[in-house]
Amino acid sequence: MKELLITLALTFTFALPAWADEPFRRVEIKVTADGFDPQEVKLKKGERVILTFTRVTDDTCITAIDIPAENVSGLELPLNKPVSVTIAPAKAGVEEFHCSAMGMGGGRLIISG
Ligand SMILES: [Cu+2]
Repeated sequence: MKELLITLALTFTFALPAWADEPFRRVEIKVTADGFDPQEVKLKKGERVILTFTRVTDDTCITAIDIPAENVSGLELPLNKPVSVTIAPAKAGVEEFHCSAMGMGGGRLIISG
């Protein structure tokens, strides 16, 4: 049993750097009175990314968002509360994100191949 635990411990230790190398990026996007900041985010195809949206103003209609190409719809953004969504764009190209109500904001995920 003790040997098993040591083996597990070693496996775990050596596994850690591999995890750290995996692409898993965090991108912060604020929703301000001027819209999304940043409005454009550059990603790579297949890259796993955590998008964290924080709405910091009430002076906008962007209180919920859609990212249609990622099947994100009606994601509510409470004031000053970070809301995260994990995506891994499957194709190169441009994916848009915008307010759920009117399709405004003109956010763009620019995905390179
Ligand atoms: Cu709107």
